[in-house]
Amino acid sequence: MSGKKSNLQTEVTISKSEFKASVVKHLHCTLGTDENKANNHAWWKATCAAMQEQVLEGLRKTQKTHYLNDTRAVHYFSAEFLMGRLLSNNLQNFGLFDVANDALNELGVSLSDVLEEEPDMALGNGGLGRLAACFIDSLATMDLPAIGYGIHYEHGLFRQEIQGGAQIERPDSWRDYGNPWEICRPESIQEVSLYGYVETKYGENGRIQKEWHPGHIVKGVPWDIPVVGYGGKNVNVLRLWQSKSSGYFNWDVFNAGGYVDAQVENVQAETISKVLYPNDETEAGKELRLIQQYFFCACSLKDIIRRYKRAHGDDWSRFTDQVVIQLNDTHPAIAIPELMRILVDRAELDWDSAWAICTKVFAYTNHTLLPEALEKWPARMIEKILPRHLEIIYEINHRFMKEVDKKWPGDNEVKAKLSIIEEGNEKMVRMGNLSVIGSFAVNGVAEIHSKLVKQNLFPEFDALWPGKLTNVTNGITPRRWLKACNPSLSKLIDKKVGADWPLDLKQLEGLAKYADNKTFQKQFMQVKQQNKEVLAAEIKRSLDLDVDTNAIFDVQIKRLHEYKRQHLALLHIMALYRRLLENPDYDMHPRVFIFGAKAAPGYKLAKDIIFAINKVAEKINNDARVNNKLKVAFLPNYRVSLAEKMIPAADVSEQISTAGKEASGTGNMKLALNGAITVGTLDGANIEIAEEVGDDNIFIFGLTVDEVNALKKSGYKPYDYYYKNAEIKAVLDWMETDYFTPGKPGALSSIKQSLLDHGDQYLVLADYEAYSEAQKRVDEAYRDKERWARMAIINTAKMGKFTSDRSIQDYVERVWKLKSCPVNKA
Ligand code: OAK
Repeated sequence: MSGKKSNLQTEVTISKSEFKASVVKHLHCTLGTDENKANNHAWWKATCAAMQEQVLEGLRKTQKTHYLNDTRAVHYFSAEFLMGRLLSNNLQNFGLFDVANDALNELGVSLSDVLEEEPDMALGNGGLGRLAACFIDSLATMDLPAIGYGIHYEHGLFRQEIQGGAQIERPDSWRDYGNPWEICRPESIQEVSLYGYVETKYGENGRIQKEWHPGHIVKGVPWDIPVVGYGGKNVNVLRLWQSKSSGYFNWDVFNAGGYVDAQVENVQAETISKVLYPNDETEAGKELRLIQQYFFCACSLKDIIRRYKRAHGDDWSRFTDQVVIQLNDTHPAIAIPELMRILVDRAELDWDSAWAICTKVFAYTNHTLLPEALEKWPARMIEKILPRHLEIIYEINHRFMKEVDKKWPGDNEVKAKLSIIEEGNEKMVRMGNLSVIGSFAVNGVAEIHSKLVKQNLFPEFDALWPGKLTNVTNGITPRRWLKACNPSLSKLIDKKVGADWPLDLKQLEGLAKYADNKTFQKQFMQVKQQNKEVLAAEIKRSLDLDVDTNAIFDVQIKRLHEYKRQHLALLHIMALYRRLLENPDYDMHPRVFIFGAKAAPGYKLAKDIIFAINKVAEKINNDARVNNKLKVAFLPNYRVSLAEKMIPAADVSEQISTAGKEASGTGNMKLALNGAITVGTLDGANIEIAEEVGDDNIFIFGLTVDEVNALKKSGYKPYDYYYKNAEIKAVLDWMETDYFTPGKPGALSSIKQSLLDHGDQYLVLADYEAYSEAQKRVDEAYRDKERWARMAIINTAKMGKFTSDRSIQDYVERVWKLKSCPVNKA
């Protein structure tokens, strides 16, 4: 079958020669250099500038259309947006990739080299931040009026170096040499108040009025990043706030004494947006973090209200028709009392009217059940930074407790559980409870996760407000995660099912009928082979390690966390090594285990696991006895742009979290979409992936959520597994020797201790045998080339459900009630 053309109508039609002229013009006029002097960085900037001309035209038209239609819009509040690189994405979405490639070629420049110049925009830690990036891509693609609101961090997630096997954190300076995509909007600067005290006043009508006298005011400067929808017609905005000093200092407050302590004096406004907290799924509890959260919420709400008032003046009656705000986890939950403050103290609405507005505006997504990630702030900290907000939180809680009492009269236990305030030595404000109470919808991110949110995290809320808690299974944008990152596979798919799948991923289903077709199998696996060669070259460049591309490329890429169980994979790698040493003829297909992971800088055991992987890798990779069968590659500085190189080359996708711990996972979807077969537990979206691909096309192993609970209840004893299973014992004992760390016995023993003496919270040893057995099934399946090809094709074919367009459509229909608004031609 010949290649089919896409039905996609792109807005932009710019010829190769026009594009070329534009790049050269920007080289001269924007960068002040010329074709002879320019290095790749200058070419990158000039190409971005040429692209940005198109982008900004699209943005202008989109904003005009939304303004003229006075559209309802979703405002996606997120402390993290893990965008990655934008040039390749924008070229793809405008349908200009080939044009740019040819244009640069004629200028003697390689587009792929130029693309490598772009620093990742790493303003996020992991899943939650990348999901936000996929969602704004889908929103723009689906012509939905939407704005992303977040923080313009000066430093994104740290750059990871590996030295002597250990992780070293280096600052990420993504905009040191300028960011060609962002536009500063000084006309929309906002001011944000902090600290100070609250004055109670009595109005003429006897109404109590509160006035917050802030101790500090900081400026929020908005930077807009255009978000180009696929097809290039609709261009939305990601608005990120940078903090600046306002020069304001309240001497009255200071002189009154007591309200402004020494620390406040030292607050440097600019530090607020200085750096992204690198903790993934652990609550930092730091004052600056709360200030960051409030800062971006306050700026964003003011921005939304300014825009609303431009159309509706002081009439609040239409606010909830126009505005919906999605809270990406609890990080922006402080927006709830902030909106109440604006409505009650500023707009002088009565409490009930204000609350009615608030609870029609906010919706909240929960992204984790891990207790250490559930945000709680000391009431005293909130009182100091946001004194009026604490009063409002108490008032919300007081009224809510009355509602609880109506439902469960006199039940103090249920009240204590549902209260926003956790009593104890130190009063804490539970942001999860505040979010549920202040929102009209609450969702988890995969079926099982949402079920657990209902059953375990918020069961009483579910009883109180049936239907409020719901599920929206996550998704990923197929534009970045297949079309752009895997062009060879994309072209092959185009030939079979046409070129419209990036907008309608269910069309991939059309590949299933070729799953047994020998020619297609060959083509599909040839693409995989080429991608493996590209990754092998990257491994060589990065680690100076040679890997055999006929080996199984077994990939585990995600944040390093005990619940994700990279150490389970490590134990198995050590066991394979041991089997090979004991029996050089041990029958296994060659395998390369490939890791990418950053650990939170303060998470000791996670860093120890990275160290252990690297030390084991070093030993294995230098052991000629096993090298034809086994290699381990830990690629440093895992990030979006590296994921784009690893995912197309993966044969196996490791998704091995303890059942009940991974809310959804999205890497699992990206890898399966690119034809990798999952080795996974029945956790998060793995369950839904298994439903889509069928049991024959996935390797499921390990304890289920119910089994995990039962085992824990019966008293889990990891030592039992250590003594029962000789391999587990041998491998754990091996860690205590100096075999992997010559001269330093015990350098890896913290892992053994965590698994034995500290109780193995994540049941690594309990799942070990099942995991090892599942890996044998993988080995066996891979040796049957046709079977494997079939499985890989089916995986790609059945990933339609996991496009983020479907997730967004679910939100639109079930939560946001939003209408698409295609951009007018003119
Ligand atoms: C990060 C900080 C606090 C709370 C949650 C997170 C987070 O990244 N959670 C992850 O969210 C992803 C997107 O929903 C999920 O796919 C991951 O399973 C979840 O761990």
